[in-house]
Amino acid sequence: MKFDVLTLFPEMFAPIEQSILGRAIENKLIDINLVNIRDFSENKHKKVDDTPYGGGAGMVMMPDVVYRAYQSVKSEDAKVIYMSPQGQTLNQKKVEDLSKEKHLILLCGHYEGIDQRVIDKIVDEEISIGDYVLTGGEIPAMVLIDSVSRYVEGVLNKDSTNEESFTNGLLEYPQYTRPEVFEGEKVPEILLSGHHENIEKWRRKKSIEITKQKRPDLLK
Ligand code: 4H4
Repeated sequence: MKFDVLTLFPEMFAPIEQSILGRAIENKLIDINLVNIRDFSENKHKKVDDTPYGGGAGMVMMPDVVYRAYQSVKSEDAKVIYMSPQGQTLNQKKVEDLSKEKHLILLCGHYEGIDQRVIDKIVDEEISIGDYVLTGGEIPAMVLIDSVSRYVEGVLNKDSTNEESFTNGLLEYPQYTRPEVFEGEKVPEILLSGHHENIEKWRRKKSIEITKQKRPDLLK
């Protein structure tokens, strides 16, 4: 999977290389290329935004600068995603669908957004990480890269993703590890029984219980 990120703040993406994605990048399972939109300004002051036509507060990113940054990385099989509060909210299904793509170009907006003409010209879909407005699209882009990369073949073993929350439409069962007793609290006996069928049944029951309690909407 190739990610090209069009951003004004490439330095914000440094932490990604530290995470488990660092290993996936080393193993060439994913490739994250950061494109600084400012490098494509032809203005001597590297101008990338201007005041909105029709007046109003804030600044809007200029279409020609964004377009040149896009042209520097575009490819036949690229899907262009604009991180925007106006987009479809990212969920597990969308994450798994996107993980099957070969090349994603992520456009990170700023200020009051981006000139509509370049959005109309290059964007295939808008994706939001939630109904709130952030200062920039970089954190949403990192959320998308992290969640999608987990489903890229070979990044995580199948067992890690098969049983986690949302994969089977339920929230994940509670997890326990050593020590067996923590502050007087014992690990549920069934998990020490070694009886795998009963453990699976207990885990399924707990998943349904937790989902009913925390996210009944998932059961509809
Ligand atoms: C983009 C603000 C577009 C407003 C932005 C608009 C999110 C989010 C986000 C900085 C940028 C904001 N991106 N999920 N939530 N004019 N991005 O807040 O479309 O309203 O993804 S606009």
